[in-house]
Amino acid sequence: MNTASSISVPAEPYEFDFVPAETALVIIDMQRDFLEPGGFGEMLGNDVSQLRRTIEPNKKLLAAWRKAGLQVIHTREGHRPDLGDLPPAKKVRGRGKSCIGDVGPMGRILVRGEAGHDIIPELYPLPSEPIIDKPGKGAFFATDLHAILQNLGIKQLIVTGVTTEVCVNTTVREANDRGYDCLVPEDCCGSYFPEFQEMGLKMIKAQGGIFGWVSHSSKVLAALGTTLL
Ligand code: TIU
Repeated sequence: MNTASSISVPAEPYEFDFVPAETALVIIDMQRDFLEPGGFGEMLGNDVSQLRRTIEPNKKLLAAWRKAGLQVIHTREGHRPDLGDLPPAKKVRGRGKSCIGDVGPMGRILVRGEAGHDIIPELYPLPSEPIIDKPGKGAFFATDLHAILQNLGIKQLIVTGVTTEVCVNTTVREANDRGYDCLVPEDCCGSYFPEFQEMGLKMIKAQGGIFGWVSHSSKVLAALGTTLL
């Protein structure tokens, strides 16, 4: 369905029609802790350089979204400095030498207010863009994201960020159950594992788009370009 106020992006399993004024760009956890050495991602044993290819396409999409005057939301995974919102199960998971709350090269790992917890400079939020601080993998769990989206009249989401199979997938599933349509541009999300990148995206778009749509940022940019920019 393509109405006068909606624009259409080629996507899988079929085109994603969205109303720009009712659609938010939600950038998940593009934090130094996941994308730079010495943070939470590396603590878990990952090669954080795997995720850095997502920075440039996110930068371009964010710039276009802002230029079109559309809603942007950023999220950060992390915990209170007193760790009161850190489930003991999450703290000890992995049996690593260090854990969430310990001091690393970018400050205390995955703790709010620390350098590593903040969003990478390339995608730094504007003061007008809400930042959702989330203690879990999904952006809706224990946050005010749903209320903020409802108050803004947002019905559809473009979800980007890291990692594809963890926080992006969890957020898309949570959003889907709350009635939002989600489009994931594949080049704007990343995984430490190539096989999870592929399967994480397949899981979203399979079965007629069971959780949402998958496309590429170039197609979103082209659709915006012909209408709004
Ligand atoms: N470990 C991993 O792949 N991801 C996370 O722990 N959090 C997010 O995805 N943000």
